[in-house]
Amino acid sequence: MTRNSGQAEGECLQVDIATINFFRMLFRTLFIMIAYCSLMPFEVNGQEGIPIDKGATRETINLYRNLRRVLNKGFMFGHQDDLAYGVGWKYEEGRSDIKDVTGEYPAVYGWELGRLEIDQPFNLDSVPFDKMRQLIRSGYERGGVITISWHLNNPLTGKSAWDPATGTVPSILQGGSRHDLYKTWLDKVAAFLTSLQDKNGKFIPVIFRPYHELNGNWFWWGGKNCSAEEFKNLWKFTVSYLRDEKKLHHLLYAYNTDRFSSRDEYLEKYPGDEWVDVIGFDIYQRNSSNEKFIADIDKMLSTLEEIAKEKNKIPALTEFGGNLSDSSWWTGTFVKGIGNHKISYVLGWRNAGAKSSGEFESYVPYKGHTTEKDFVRFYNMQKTLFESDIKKEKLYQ
Ligand code: BMA
Repeated sequence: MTRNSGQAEGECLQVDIATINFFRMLFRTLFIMIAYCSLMPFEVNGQEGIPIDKGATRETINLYRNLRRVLNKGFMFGHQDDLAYGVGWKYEEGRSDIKDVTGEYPAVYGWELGRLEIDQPFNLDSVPFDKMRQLIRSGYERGGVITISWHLNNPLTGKSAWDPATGTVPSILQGGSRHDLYKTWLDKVAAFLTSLQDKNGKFIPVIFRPYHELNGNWFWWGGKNCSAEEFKNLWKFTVSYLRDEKKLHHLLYAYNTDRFSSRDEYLEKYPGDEWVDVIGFDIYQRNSSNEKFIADIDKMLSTLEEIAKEKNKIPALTEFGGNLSDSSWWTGTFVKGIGNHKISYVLGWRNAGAKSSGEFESYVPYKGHTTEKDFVRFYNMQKTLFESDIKKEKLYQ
């Protein structure tokens, strides 16, 4: 008995040591796996792969990482308000001017929040926010990228974004007379962005692009209407309010000028690498010749690319508009301007069509448009990425 029980005790001890070793191994393996998985998004080909929001959702981190990866494949084509309306139509389920012409949706969808801050049910271009939410979800579910701008009213005067009253920016910074009002506006933006969820309740990542064309004098936040210091403070406050206060973790932030003539001009109001994910500029051809436009875009993209490389940011042509009376503008001018530059996406501005002002506005072709055939050639180029190219890239995984 004594000997037997001693043997049993010895066996017990052996089993215990074996069990302990087994669990030790298991925990060690699990620890290594968890550490590896959590580090994965941080390293992409040896480059840092995380956005400025260290708490960004998995899908947002993946988008950021994939935008960088896809830079090597070409540039994504985007269009503002693409699913809402086009020339001669409005809110037709499934319709898009880009799809009418190419058979495919764009890869990037631009949307706009102006007037959300004053509780209007639709934005300054008459797109109802409820409709916008649904359309954002459908574009995302198709694998597309969502980018949102905000032409917010002037919080000091109550007029539009184009009211350049001096002193507006300081008035909304901490200590300013409109600071609390500005926070309520950000609360509304945060509520809308929070409502952008897929069918499983996961947040839809958004490239948020407030305060664009920041070196021009036409918006209250732009150019000479505020100092570099004031702009930087506005930017930092906005990002930190949305991210740290409102706890939004599905945003990438885009810093975006208009045309610029030097690196110094581009960076004059840049708030710092820890506040920006995407860098871009807007460019409209207006009255310049194709040759001049090609040269301008090429020069600006060279500077942008250089800054992006240096700062490890994602470069994009955040808005553009060309001379669409030229039937071969896409392959004859636009593609030449882009050349071999590596940019993430280009966003053609809205096809508003005939407006009540009598003006006609369109920046991408629609059925029957002069550049329709040339746009199909452009679409067929390997480096132009549309819906199906981007679906394959699984940007959120
Ligand atoms: C401008 C024009 C306007 C529009 C504004 C904000 O470029 O397209 O018609 O209201 O952008 O989207």
